[in-house]
Amino acid sequence: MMKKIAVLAALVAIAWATTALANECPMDMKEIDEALSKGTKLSAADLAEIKKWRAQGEELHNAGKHKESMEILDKAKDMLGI
Ligand SMILES: [Cu+2]
Repeated sequence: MMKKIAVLAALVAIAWATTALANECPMDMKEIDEALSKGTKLSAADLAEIKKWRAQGEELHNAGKHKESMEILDKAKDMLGI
């Protein structure tokens, strides 16, 4: 009985974490897009890098790899200073 509850609790925790992460990436992407559309003082090379990460982040997110996606989107956000 206890074992079943533990398994259930673990499943709920995983589902919750997955949902939380799944929502996080689009939010990060939105923030990056907003920062880019506002314009930045970054060099063209830096902007190209940020756009590359932004695209990779979206691909990873769509592939369900939210952790990897957020890591790469965080790099883009760091560079943008957001
Ligand atoms: Cu995601």
